Amino acid sequence: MTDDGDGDLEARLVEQETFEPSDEFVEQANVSDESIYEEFEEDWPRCWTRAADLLDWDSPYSEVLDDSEEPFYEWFADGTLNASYNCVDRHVESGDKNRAAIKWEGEHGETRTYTYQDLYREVNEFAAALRELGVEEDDVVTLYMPMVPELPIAMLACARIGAPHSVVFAGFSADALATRMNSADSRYLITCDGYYRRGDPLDHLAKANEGLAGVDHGVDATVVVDRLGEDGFGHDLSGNQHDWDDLVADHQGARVDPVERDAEDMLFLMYTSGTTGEPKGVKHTTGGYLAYATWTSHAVLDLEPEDTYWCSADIGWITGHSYIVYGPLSLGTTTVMYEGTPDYPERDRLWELVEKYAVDVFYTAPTAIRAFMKWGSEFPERHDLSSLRLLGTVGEPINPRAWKWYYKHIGNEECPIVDTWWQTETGGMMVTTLPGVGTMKPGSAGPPLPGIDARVVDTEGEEVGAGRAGYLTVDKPWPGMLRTLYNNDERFIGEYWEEYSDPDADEWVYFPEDGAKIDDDGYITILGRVDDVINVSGHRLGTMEIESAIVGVEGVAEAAVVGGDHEVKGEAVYAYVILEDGYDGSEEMREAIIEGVEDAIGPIARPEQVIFTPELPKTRSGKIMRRLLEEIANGEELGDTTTLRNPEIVEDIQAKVSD
Ligand code: 6R9
Repeated sequence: MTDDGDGDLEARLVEQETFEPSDEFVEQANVSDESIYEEFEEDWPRCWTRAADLLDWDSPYSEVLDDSEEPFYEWFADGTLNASYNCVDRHVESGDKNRAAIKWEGEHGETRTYTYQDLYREVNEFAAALRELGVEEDDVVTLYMPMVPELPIAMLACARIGAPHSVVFAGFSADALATRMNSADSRYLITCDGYYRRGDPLDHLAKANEGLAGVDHGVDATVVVDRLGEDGFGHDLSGNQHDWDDLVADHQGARVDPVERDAEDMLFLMYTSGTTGEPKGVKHTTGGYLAYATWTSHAVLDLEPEDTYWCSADIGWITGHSYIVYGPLSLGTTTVMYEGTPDYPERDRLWELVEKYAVDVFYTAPTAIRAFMKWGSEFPERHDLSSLRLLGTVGEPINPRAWKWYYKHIGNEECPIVDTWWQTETGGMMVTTLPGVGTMKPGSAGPPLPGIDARVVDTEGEEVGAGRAGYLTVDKPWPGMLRTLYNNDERFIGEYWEEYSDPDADEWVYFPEDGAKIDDDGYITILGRVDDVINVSGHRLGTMEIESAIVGVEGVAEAAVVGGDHEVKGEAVYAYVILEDGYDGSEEMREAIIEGVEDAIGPIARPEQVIFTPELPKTRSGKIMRRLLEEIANGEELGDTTTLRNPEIVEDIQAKVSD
């Protein structure tokens, strides 16, 4: 058994339950006075002008919130603005044209830097090209692209001419592309010939073409970025398919006036998965969304124009929309984009980039942090990470051990960490500490942000006491919220509002479908999606809570817990566990895990089975596919595995469970 030193955080850190930002951080923070919570509460909803004031409006709004048709709220409704103007032009006009807007790094180490002036030129030229192709205001343009600079350029070009974009994650299948284009009635596609993954070129256009074949209506034009050059797959562009460079060359020097959009006009659609198979088209608007992404980038990510900021998400997800593109660019910050994976060519790639670009603020996901832990602290130790000022996480609960590893090995115990809870639907961060204000508690995201009225309630909607598990709800609207599900107001109400609202009493409560608990200080710990709650002998257990306990056991890298059917208890806990390098799935290890769970939660949560596996079945976005693990636990026939990143692992795990 080896111990490379990262498994055993010093006793001091293991025991420490709260952390404070340093004086040095607080002094420079954008928000450092806790009175902001009260100010927002007392002045609600007018407090949200603070967010709107971070933007340049073409014509001012007269009313902050129109709630006359709940839950179809409108924000800043009679104001007009353009998102591309706010993310590009205004920085050029204010004298920052030579500041880097985007620093892009390809997997092979190629680099491209776009100043705000460069971005202005590219966005204008591509906007002119889109117009020539026939794209009109309010036409939905689908972008099916990997992490290349043309993706944010295309998004901003769409925004410039008032055409909502619908970005489909490049790792999604052809079917997924077709479903989304059909659902949005989208007649334009921007895509790419291919991209690199772990050194090899991938044929993306073949997948895009297959998707196009599944589109029911006519497609008017496709634009293809030539990413692979000589490594390309030799596709001929046919008929209405255009090469990006040729198109742009035809529009050199073109200027397109940013279209004045109503605040409530759609900025983009983002499809996300729901409980049913049909993806939900989440609609975000120009004024409220942009104000909210900008405000949270300012207040939570603490971004300043001088910063170099890196969010390692993919722009194909909401995190990339809000916190690679719209928030940071609206603030005039330098945003880093990386094409590849964290372990190519070596496991120190991300830290190499942090050093190379002297990144000030870094935002990533707990799943990545757990992988870093598994690989060991020697990789970050190879690099000078002292430029970092603030760290963030998003996407799933982070267990205290991973939090502390991140704090020590990446932040050198000097950077605050913001654990930000939010969703595709919320547009931006909702529950997190403000890094210059709040005490941090590893494992707990923090209090709701100022102006956000989040609560933890029981099935009746009554607030539960401190420490008790309940459901997260949001009682007041906020500017970044989704406005509806595209072309489906009914499903919008059914999915998010029906559970806790009382329309007769005019009470509308948003239900994000997450379980949570709250402590005496009002800090919210997210327990995971409520569809992931296990009911063992009438006791509700958060799978995330059990996982956190398991991951707290020395030698465990990652765990996924699901409920399997049980004759007596109703459900029993099945724990799928990945061990760190150097540990094996011995009987002792199994016992240590069971003990860890019993110690952290109680014997009720004791795993029925502990299944050791080298990998967990994950979706392309890195989320563990629990449904599949439940089916395996129950010995059921497996549903769809086509959206998995690693379908080959499924049989392997099945064999172990039926053993
Ligand atoms: C931004 C994003 C949303 C779901 C959400 C919740 C989980 C996100 C979290 C978190 C615990 C956090 N989630 N952030 N859980 N702590 N800091 O991830 O959007 O892909 O729509 O996922 O992710 O369960 O409901 P999305």
